[in-house]
Amino acid sequence: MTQTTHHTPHTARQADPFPVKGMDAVVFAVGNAKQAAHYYSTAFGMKLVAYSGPENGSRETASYVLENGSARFVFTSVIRPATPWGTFLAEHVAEHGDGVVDLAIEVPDARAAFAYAVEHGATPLTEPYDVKDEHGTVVLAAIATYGKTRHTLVERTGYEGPYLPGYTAAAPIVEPPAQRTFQAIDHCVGNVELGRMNEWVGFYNKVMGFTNMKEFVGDDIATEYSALMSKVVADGTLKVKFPINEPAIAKKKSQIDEYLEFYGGAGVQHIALNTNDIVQSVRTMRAAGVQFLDTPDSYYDTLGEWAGETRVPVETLRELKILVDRDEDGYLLQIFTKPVQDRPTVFFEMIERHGSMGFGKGNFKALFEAIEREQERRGNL
Ligand code: TYF
Ligand code: FE
Repeated sequence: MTQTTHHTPHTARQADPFPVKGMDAVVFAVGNAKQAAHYYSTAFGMKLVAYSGPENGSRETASYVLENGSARFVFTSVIRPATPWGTFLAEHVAEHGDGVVDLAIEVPDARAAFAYAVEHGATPLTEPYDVKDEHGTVVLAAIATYGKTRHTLVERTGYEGPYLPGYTAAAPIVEPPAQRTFQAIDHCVGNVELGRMNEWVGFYNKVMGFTNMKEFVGDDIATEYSALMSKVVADGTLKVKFPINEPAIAKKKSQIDEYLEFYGGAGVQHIALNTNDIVQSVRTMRAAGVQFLDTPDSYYDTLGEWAGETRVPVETLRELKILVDRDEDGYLLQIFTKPVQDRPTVFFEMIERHGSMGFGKGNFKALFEAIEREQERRGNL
């Protein structure tokens, strides 16, 4: 059922062809960045740190930079389109609704990274260029990925400003929660069209030298439980992990098809966020109005049989609807938010890892069976 291909980290023998430092930022194009910044502050517990807009010389767009530990989100709205970038953002929001335009990756050398990527088949979007201010210099370049999404390659070695030149430091909108809700980006997931998953996996293999992680969702799980196929690519240090999903024909309508229909094509499906205390994070976020997916009560009745003990008592997991998955390396606790805009498109995942480097595959089966038990109880199966 589970085929295993071992993930081979780059060794000293073989220099990493595309070294990365981690995710630099997830950039969202939204209809109202001022209100998005408020939501991610009050509901997600993030902290506004930088701003760019008419008050500091950007007449075309307003951008709010929010952080939580090493996780950085940027929310951009168009005020009045004046350049191709402003027009692109305005059209992106009109066509796709609020969504992710850029999974920016921090690299030690943006020129080298861009050259390697383009040499290996990436579509160049922005040739490398320097941006400077009194805090230093940043080198930026960009390549295309699935849909209208891009990867900006960010070289910020030594840069000491709050984000990028053009941004000024900003005070928090509200005081962040006493305990951090999350501290890093764990993975960023793309939904691509039916039959194109392998093509995009190959893209990351070639263009960034990323390798496939061992856990993946294949035909068997897809048709029986999940209605999606998925493979995960990652850099050699596992700091940047990109699962790629495609829809599958299954017993029920694929959630990936629903996304593709409402988003209007391929794009970022969810961003997973690392927390060290998922119980506290979910309590804080629920209290602030974040809506999470429901899990049938019966999921917890059989949980112990296959997932064993975790640091959190089953009764607490049941109360908060937190999911568990376990593999040979350890376990993980996870929960998914509902979509965070009116379209059934982008959502988030909170994840607390204890050894496992998986993505929650065990839950497809367990959740499906729990739903069937509920159906049975209602006399509908
Ligand atoms: O990251 C995710 O949750 C999705 C789906 O082994 C997924 O990409 C779930 C389990 C898995 C691979 C992908
Ligand atoms: Fe995930």
